[in-house]
Amino acid sequence: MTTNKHVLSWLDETVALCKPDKVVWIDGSDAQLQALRDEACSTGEMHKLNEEKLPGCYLHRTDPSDVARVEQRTFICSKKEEDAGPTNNWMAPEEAYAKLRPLFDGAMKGRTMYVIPYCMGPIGSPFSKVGVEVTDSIYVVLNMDIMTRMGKQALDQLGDSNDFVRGLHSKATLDPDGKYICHFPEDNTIWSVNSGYGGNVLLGKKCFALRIASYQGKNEGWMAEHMLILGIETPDGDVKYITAAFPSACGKTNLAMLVPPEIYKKQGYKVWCVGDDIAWLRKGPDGRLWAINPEAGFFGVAPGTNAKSNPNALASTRQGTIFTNVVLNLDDNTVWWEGLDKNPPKNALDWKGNKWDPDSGEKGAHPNSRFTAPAINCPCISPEFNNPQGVPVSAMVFGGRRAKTAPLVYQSFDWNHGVFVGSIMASETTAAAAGAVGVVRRDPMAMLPFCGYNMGDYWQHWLDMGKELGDKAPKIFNVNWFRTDDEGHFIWPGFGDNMRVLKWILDRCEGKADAVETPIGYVPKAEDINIEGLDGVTVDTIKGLLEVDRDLWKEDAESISELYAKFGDKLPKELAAQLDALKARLG
Ligand code: GTP
Ligand code: SPV
Ligand code: MN
Repeated sequence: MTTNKHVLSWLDETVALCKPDKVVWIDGSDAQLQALRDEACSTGEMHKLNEEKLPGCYLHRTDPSDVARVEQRTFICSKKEEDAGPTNNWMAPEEAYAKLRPLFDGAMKGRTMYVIPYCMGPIGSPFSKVGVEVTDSIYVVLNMDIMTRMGKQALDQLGDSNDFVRGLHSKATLDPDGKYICHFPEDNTIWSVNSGYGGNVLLGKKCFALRIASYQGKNEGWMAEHMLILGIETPDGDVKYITAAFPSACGKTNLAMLVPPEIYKKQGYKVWCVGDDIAWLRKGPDGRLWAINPEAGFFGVAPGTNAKSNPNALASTRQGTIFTNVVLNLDDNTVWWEGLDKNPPKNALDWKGNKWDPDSGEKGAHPNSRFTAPAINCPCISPEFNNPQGVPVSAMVFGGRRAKTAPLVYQSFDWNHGVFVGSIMASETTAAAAGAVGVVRRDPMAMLPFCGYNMGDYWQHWLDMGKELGDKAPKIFNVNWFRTDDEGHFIWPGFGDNMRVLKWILDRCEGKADAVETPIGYVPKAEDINIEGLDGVTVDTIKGLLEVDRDLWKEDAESISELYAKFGDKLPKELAAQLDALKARLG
């Protein structure tokens, strides 16, 4: 399928190592993909769902030990340890190759090796980059088909160039102790072995589009961020774009395709989704920051997705979608998950494939069960989704799950303070990664598990980008939809009503809204958050949500000091000064 000698010689090496029975190039044709779906169904790897109700949809169950990203087994293998930095696991490249080579050796005997050329970003876009993933998993092939622009078009885009990311993946034996996701930023290479789950194996996503791409972005003067991209169309037809970085399972997909509340809809406001997880950002010819979504689909969290919370995501999953680790309704061969509706199927199999009783108290779907849906299915997909130039960014938003401390929204004083605000993000952990759930940890820019180099250098890169953009830089904000009351209930209604906060953000960008200066940044005047049509939310509720508790922030400042101390002289002086200034303002 190609004469690119760099691709061919790398492929020769991988074939010699993995020893597959057969090598199949994925050209992206419908006929080839359908044959693979049929084959996966015949072996039980996938299950075909009700063609009338869910046309072209399939269910897949992973190994029960393999249901989320595994951060402890994810490594940045730069030559120098300090280039991986204190927040990444590091292994020397020779050591990593030596450790993983025996795991790949002969791992594809009796199996087929699929070669998937793919493009991250619209074909022909100056932002876009090509990867080739080699895998022994049909599930990976079919997911990559939804998540990327793949097949022949990607090879055409690559031409004779050597500039592609080499991704090698094998399920091998799924041995949890032999599971490794290793990144070699200096070699443009990713090796992933012994997993079959999402972010561990769809190598275009977190591995390339964030870990490798963040490193490339630092060297080439652009940014790869764990950010959604949305457009807000105002009644006069103007569209303003916002990007937002929240940690995994903290609301990016939901915000990216929100349905505005009635009060905004009737005025003519619309929200357009450009992306729900990853943004690649560059300074454009006009000096502003422009963003593309490098992906072509959504790998979204299923639980909690319903016709009320996120109708656009639900609609996206009604055809051509792969569901992973959800409930199978045996009566009508459809799928279900917690939070879809109040009618769990009585005759059903749980995510492990066992008979499931909804009254048992056991969850039917895994908390990190997911759908892989084509972005073009989304009713509010932006007309600019395929625009090779991307969209201009007016505001960047950080946010996490904080039961207390962080207010509903605040604005940074300026770009450098905004970088500080991003760097001090913290959030409760979720089921998107293996390990404890609900523990607050610092997750700078929502990139803790995804930054492919030293986070201190990454912060410096953010500061440098701000200098480069000057007064055309987007304004930076922080939000928190997850403040709880004394009973642990969320105070803010969230979801579509988050539009009310986005509206204040846009008004601030246009100099149309007032603010109150606090030690941590500018917060809205409570009256300026529109609560019309909200049940049980008063101006006093908003006042409470916007409160900045100095004692809690003083504790936070101590924990920020601990984080910063890990970076030694890699901590940008500007951020150290920002922390001192925060402490001084807190008194
Ligand atoms: P990844 O795909 O892991 O990166 O996650 P994400 O950031 O896209 O998160 P997603 O939008 O899928 O939301 C994760 C969970 O948070 C779901 O269970 C949602 O129901 C819940 N959630 C999202 N937005 C809100 C909100 O505004 N308020 C509340 N209370 N919950 C929310
Ligand atoms: C995340 O965990 O942030 C995800 C899912 O978007 S995964 O692709 O598994 O990384
Ligand atoms: Mn994500």
